[in-house]
Amino acid sequence: MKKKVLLMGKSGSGKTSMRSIIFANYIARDTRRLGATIDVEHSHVRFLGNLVLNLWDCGGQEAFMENYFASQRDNIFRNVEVLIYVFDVESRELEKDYHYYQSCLEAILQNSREAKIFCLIHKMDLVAEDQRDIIFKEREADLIRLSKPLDCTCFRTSIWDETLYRAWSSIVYMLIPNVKELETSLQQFANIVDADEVLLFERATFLVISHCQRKEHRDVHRFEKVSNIIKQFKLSCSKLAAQFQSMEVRNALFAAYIDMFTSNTYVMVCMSDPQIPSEVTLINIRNARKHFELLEKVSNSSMGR
Ligand SMILES: Nc1nc2c(ncn2[C@@H]2O[C@H](COP(=O)(O)OP(=O)(O)OP(=O)(O)O)[C@@H](O)[C@H]2O)c(=O)[nH]1
Ligand SMILES: [Mg+2]
Repeated sequence: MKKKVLLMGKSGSGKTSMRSIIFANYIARDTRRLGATIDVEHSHVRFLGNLVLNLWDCGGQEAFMENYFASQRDNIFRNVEVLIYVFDVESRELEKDYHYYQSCLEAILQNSREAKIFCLIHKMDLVAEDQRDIIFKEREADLIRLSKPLDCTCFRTSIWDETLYRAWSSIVYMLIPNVKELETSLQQFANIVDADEVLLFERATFLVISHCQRKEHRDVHRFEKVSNIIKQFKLSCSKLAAQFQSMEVRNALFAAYIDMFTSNTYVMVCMSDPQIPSEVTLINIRNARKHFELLEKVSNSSMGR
């Protein structure tokens, strides 16, 4: 099942940077070397078995943009399932940015009425910390108003912290067809092993695709932090030609296990009961594999239809 994803926004807003970090193993620093994208760069990302994201990274220089809206209009805006529009928060040309965004929505409205729309207010690291909330709320309100009659979901992002993972996890989450079933199974699994929390990560990107929480946790950014940290660690492993397989982190208060799970996922299980030895949890994880592998297969074959 192929889903066409348009990545748009003005030149230099950070589209190719985020795509390279999430899908091509770049680290943030490397993106400084990226050149401007010429016309449209296509890439296919295989995601959870049969789900393939067909990314159209559309170079944002004005000459290209004008072209998308005129001679390439049908080609670009037909059969779009997701539009991700990236705004540089530091842009000095807000009006113009909004104007292009609206032209884009108009074309979507004509050609792909059902597309899901996401706006990323990007490069938030450049805004003083105490201003971020205020500016984001302002921009979000503007964009929701400008998007009518379509709905848009806004995220604040930066390649320099975990917010990028949060945004892309949420976007991908909305594209996975059997996400509810996955969640129900994860809930059952968490109950059986008596975990505080269980997370499921997509294997290649390490984006969180499902989770079940049974105990409160004060850090609302923990998923993205873990994604970010483990992905960096995985990259370090691969530089040594070693494949990351599993890890166990433990202190007096908790134990966390990260392990390869199905062909497309890693799992993380957090436990706080000191009475339960590691071996038991590891066996439980191993035993759950078959069930989740089956779930994935079933959803893959139904997606393939
Ligand atoms: N400070 C900061 N810089 C960023 C961020 N994301 C990207 N950049 C920088 O912005 C510059 C331009 O990024 P690109 O990804 O090439 O921009 P683009 O949107 O693909 O531009 P076009 O291909 O011309 O449309 C690069 O030097 C990146 O390092 C961010 O979150 N914060
Ligand atoms: Mg680019």
